[in-house]
Amino acid sequence: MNIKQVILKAFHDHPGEFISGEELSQTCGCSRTAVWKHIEELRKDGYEFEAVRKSGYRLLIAPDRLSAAEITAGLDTKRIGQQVIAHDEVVSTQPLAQEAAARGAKEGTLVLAELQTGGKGRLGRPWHSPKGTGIWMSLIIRPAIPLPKTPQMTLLTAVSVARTIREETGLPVKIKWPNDIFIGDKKVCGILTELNAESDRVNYLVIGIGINANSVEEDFPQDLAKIATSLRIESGQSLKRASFIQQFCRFFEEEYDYYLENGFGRVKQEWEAHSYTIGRWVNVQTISQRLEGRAIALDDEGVLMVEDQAGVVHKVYSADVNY
Ligand code: BT5
Repeated sequence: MNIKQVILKAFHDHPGEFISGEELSQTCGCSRTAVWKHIEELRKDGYEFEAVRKSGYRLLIAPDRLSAAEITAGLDTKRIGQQVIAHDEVVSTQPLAQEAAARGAKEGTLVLAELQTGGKGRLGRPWHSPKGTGIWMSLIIRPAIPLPKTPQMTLLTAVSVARTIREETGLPVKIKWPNDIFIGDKKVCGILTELNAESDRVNYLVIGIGINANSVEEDFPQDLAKIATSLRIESGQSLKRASFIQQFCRFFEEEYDYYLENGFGRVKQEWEAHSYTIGRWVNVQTISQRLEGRAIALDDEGVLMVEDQAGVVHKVYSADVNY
């Protein structure tokens, strides 16, 4: 942690309390003048402090900015979210996370940005990522699992995002196979999983997560406004994005550790319980095939099973599913 992060953690651990310059300088291992300089820098970043002689500093307002310090302060996970690379503007967080992973970034590293100018979805589709309103982030993980199981990571991520949304906002979210999170009939989050592997070994996965957090209707272009929504539009309240990300990191780590020890069963159960897909009549478009039928379940590997009119059950590994 750098000094700014240590200072923010101290205020995070003592909400609403004054902390003296002396105490901060001891915690940070630097002079009181250095503490003052860092507090001034934090002020430039949008933090507001009350400073009272003899009592010290008290944090009044933390901005809704996705800085590394804001996300790591007080985050009690072992690895997920413990390293954060935060940018103001990027083309897409995905290639940056891939480069970081290739250079050896630790498992759990998050790469995020306030604005993506070329955010991407699956199959080269665009992901609209306007400034400051969303959570546009890529998570690096290095699971020791065989290649065919990697799609399960998308489902595990969807379950973790859905749980975070439910607990942070109370909104009733549903998961559409394989990678969309919906509120009502509108998409609030998309997930894009990219893989780096050698014949039978996963080097790393980069899981891109896009969540419309504080967007208002005018933030969406016309074509998207019909199919997309945000947590703020649905709940009527703006969301503290950094705390949301912290909660996501906790849930993801819990789910991921359980998965690595015990396998896919719990994710499958949670996914099915919150699914928007199971039980529905669906149109499935894979690269090579078009299929209609009822989505009946996930199999034990996370593959979608669709029963057609003739009663034949098809396994769908990768596709777009429409209703
Ligand atoms: C996805 O693709 O849903 C995956 C989206 C992943 C985005 C994250 S953000 C962080 C990381 N960095 C990136 O560059 N990407 C990842 P797909 O299932 O192909 O859905 C794409 C479709 O969703 C588009 O064709 C639009 O119809 C729609 N869409 C685009 N932007 C949207 C938005 N902000 N909200 C809801 N729907 C959107």
